[in-house]
Amino acid sequence: MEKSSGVEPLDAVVVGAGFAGIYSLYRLRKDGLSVRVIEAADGVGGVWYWNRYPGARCDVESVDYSFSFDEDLQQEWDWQEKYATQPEILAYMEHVVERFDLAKDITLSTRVTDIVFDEETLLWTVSTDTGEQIRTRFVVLGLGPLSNANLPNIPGLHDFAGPLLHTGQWPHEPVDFSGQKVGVIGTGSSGIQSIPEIAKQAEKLTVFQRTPNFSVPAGNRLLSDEDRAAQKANYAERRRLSRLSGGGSPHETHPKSALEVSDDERREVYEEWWQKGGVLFSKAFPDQFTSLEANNTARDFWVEKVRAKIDDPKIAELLIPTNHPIGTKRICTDSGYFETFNRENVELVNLRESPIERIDETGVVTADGTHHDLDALVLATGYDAMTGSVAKINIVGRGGKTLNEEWAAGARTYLGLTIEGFPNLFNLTGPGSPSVLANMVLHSELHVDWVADAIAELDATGSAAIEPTTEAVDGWVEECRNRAEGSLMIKADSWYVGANIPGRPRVFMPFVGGFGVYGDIIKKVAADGYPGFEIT
Ligand code: N01
Repeated sequence: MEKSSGVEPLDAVVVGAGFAGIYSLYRLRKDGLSVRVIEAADGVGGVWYWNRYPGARCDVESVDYSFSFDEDLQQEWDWQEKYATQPEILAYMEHVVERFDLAKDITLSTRVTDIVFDEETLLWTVSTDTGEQIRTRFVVLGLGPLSNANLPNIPGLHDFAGPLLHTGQWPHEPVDFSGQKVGVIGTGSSGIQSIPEIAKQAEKLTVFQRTPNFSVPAGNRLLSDEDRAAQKANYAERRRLSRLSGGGSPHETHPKSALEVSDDERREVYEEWWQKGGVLFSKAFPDQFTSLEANNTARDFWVEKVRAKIDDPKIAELLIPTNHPIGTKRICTDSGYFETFNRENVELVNLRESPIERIDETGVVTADGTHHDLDALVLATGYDAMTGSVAKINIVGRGGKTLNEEWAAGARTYLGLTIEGFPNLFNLTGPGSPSVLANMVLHSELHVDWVADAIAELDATGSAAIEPTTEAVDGWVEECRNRAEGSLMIKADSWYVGANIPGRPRVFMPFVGGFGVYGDIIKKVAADGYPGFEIT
């Protein structure tokens, strides 16, 4: 029986107002449920609220990285560039919130601290840092897989006297680096996007590189009215192909293995995918992720292209990755990254040769004794990915067990959405789902629709709770592991396996079987009456 507290419990509390949270509110409200979204930031947008660093843009084309749930919305919004900038994506998300009158159910500037299950009432209590306690039947976590900034544990980091800026916690007012000596630590996607922009402004830029990364030019451009008209006319087909695809955008790999085609044909295909731009280069041939030999053909093509951009062969050598197959860390998408190292005002410091020893008030000291004088320091050091933001909330399920205890040896889910011992709690776009390997907007829609359908099914059958069985979770963990082991993806020390966070168990977190395959699996579970779940 429900404990009386005077206030009716909500149907759902959604944590986070990024793409997943915004669509959760839209869809669950449309289904007639009472819903509230709690968001820590002062505005909606999730990563696109926080990531305001120079050069920040998406590496999925704007036409694809947008909601598909409303045809009018699709037709009326005009994307300006092939790859949208952070301000444009944020403006789009704010537009969606306004257009569908969502703001009234979003509480901003409020951080969820605890989410605790009551086995007697089958209700969750969500507590916030403003002292509020909200009881709810369902909890939907839309926390984002890349939202918990990783601050490196470098001695003296906080002694630095100038601005210390993490790319994922960038100030709202533009930062002016003119006339300054700026350091950037980190050469992942965020570093690779911001470095060319900072180099244009700063007097001197010092790039501290521990591991070089594969990056492919975005080939970004302004969209013309004709481009937009053609995209809009073809939206239905584009979305259909995206939903069937490996990564949630409408591109199909070449039908043959990279090793089956002639040298000329292989070059032609790689050139075509190079021109498509960015991360898509890892998808030219179907066996790029399963055969090292095939992967090496892509690598060779990449190396030739990139060497040609860098004037100094010694610098080129430092910028070419050697420790992981191409694509097994997310390929970065750049606009003039490698060319930036031809500039007089840019220095590359190889941390493999001379690691950072400490940071002091005025700069970075490396092991060779060099003091790199800096006025500002940018940390492009990434995220405690996939589980980091979930771990920050005290989530307590059945029997008083916390989610951190449940996931101590690695995240365990059924279908990448549900967790044993945590009934009626759904973790969107997290471990066990394609997550960061797919277009996050369509992925969010897929997950939210599945959750909304499951809730509707419970309500239609007079049921109160849905929870996966031990066998189903074990089976899904095994399925994800087998798929990962069949792929080259596990070979890299990437954030996909938690390698960037000291002490993390090494588990490949995303489902690598492809977005379309994954969508079919979870939809079939729903269509078959939810096998693998206990519904009470
Ligand atoms: O973070 P990262 P990111 N000392 O973890 C280095 C998405 N994203 O924010 O590789 C020195 O990739 C670290 O070095 P190493 C996208 O999915 C998308 O760049 O660990 N260096 C690495 O070079 C992406 O994959 C977009 O040796 C240290 C860097 O910091 C994901 O977010 C844009 C260090 C971190 O790279 C994360 O990207 C931005 C230390 N102590 C982000 N600690 C687009 O859509 C860390 N590093 C284009």
